[in-house]
Amino acid sequence: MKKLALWICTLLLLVGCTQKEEKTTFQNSGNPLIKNKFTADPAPLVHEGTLYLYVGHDEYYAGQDSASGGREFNITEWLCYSTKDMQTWNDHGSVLKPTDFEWGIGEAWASQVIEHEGRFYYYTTVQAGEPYNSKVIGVAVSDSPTGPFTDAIGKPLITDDMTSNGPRGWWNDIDPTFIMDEEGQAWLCWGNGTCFLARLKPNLTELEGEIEVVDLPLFVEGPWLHKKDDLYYLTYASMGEGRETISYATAPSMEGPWSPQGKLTGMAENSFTIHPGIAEFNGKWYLFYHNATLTLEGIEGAIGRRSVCVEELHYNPDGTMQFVEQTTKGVAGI
Ligand code: FUB
Repeated sequence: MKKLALWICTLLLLVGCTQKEEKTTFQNSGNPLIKNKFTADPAPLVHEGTLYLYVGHDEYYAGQDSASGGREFNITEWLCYSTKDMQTWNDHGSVLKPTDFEWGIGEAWASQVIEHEGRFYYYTTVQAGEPYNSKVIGVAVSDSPTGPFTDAIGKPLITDDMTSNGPRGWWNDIDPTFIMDEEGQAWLCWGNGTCFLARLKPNLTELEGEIEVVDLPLFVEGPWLHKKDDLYYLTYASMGEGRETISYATAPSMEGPWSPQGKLTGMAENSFTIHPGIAEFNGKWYLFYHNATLTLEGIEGAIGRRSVCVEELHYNPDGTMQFVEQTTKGVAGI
């Protein structure tokens, strides 16, 4: 009998071990933060004392350096990382792929994950196949910040035919960002070439009312919404000297009016794009972005081989954000 009990205990222990989540850990050694993969479009989420960071996985392919028309990018999955102190980071691996959406055919472009009433909503850019044949915005849900995430509505939330095409045609519906305002109204903002803004219904998976256009100087893409004290912030990739910089606007409410506040950063080293992701964590504010300074196995950074970085963000007494210098130290060891 004793022997049998011992066998059962050993078996349970073995099963427990094999079912343990596989997780690797690394230390923050300065920028770029993630040094073993090309990563882009950082989107932080703070939940119960942990900062989760969702990124697109930029992947190299032969011929990438002469590709154009969007084929400079090859991003087939979104990755997740987490930390409790900005120094020790856990790598949770791939948490979602464009092909996890039945209608998705590729291109894990920029996203944001938010938590609401215990559920995690993954708003993200996807290249959709028939009948859409364009960039669209999808939404996936999970009960856990690290997934598994599944398509919330079985179709894209925003499609190309819902917005005016502006200067960027079939790929102007990209880069979603979310905020819940003080009145409990949920908003989604997105766009390339045109900055779109719409209310969401309380289920967070349907638009409510008209899609508005926010007029922002030099707006390119990558909007990010956040709130601090009494101000709402709309931070975005803006056109600099031939490459993107980050600029922002502020407003007293999500209904506006939006006042342009100028540049938050300069251009990112070696990268055409730069993409803001802002969060408050353990009493400090952080700006995540990407440059393209990493070299991996002899393959140098490029437009489609970027690397996520982070800097501390500081505010002036009037609520404006101080210009952020891009450094190699980042927030290592602070
Ligand atoms: O990563 C692909 C695209 O590049 C994103 O959607 C944009 O914000 C830009 O970073």
